[in-house]
Amino acid sequence: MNRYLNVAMGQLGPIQRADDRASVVRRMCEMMREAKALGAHVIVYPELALTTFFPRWYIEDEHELDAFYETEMPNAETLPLFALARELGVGFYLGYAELAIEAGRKRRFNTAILVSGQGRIIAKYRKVHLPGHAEHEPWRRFQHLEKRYFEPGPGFGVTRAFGGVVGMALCNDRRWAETYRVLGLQGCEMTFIGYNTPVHNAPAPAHDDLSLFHNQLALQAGAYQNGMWVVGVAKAGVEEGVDSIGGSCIVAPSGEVVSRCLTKDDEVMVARCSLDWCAIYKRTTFDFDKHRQPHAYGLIVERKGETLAADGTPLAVTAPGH
Ligand code: CDV
Repeated sequence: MNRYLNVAMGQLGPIQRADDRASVVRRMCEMMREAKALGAHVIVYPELALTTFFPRWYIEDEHELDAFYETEMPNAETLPLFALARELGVGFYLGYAELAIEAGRKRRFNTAILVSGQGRIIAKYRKVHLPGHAEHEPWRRFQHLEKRYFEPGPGFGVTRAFGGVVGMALCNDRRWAETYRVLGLQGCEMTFIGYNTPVHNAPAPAHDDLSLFHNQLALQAGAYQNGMWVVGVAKAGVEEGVDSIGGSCIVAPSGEVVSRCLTKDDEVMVARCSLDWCAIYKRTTFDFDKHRQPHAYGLIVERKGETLAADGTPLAVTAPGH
């Protein structure tokens, strides 16, 4: 028996600063209806899906900045999405900027939630790998101030949902092997990842032509090396003059792309994913208990010609060939 999960990518085209949340939620609801018509059980939306990608601006006024964050979820603007999920029996993953008051302190996170087909929040994830910079860098064509506007989250966890074991990550997390491995070590069978990736990489413009390739490379490697499905979903197209990649895709545990969005607009694509396809990878090539060598993964630090283990113990290094 196969545990099939029909997953929809709810790729969004650009959201301009003047677009209000109500109009974005209307677009998402339309996509959720289309996903349902195509047989989807769950739809994955991008990172920071409710507004334009505001970390591209250096914003000094706190009230102006706060306007991009959600202080509660659901709220008046997003409620229609939750109500539609309940009506259609379709779950969703949604990325948004979260402003929380914790221990009397204002805290900001780049967050994703997982919502059941009953319209209930069943898991929350706060982005761990925050790219970019914390100070204004006027030499850039546009800013990437995630390090200023968000705190890193505590880590990666899995949730039993949609008949399987589901993980969440956000955008830059997908470039890090650790993201998938930490989820894989918890038995993750499918990871949802929303992203906003400008084509232009200011510190490394020579990589601009590779931005789509690197996206897919990371998603495919993460899926294969951990025997899990990976669903990467973009906010794409030209937003406030900044062009972002599309290339949303669903990757099987084999590392093969089974579905891919073709535009840089609002687009829904669905794949029928057997969660049981993970097991053959998890039980053979990537049987972690049998084949991983955690004892060999300790950090080795080179200092002043000496080679030290992570705990500072000097190591005898064997020369190659000996
Ligand atoms: N939103 C992101 O995390 N974007 C980064 C950019 C800055 C490279 C990404 O890794 O796609």
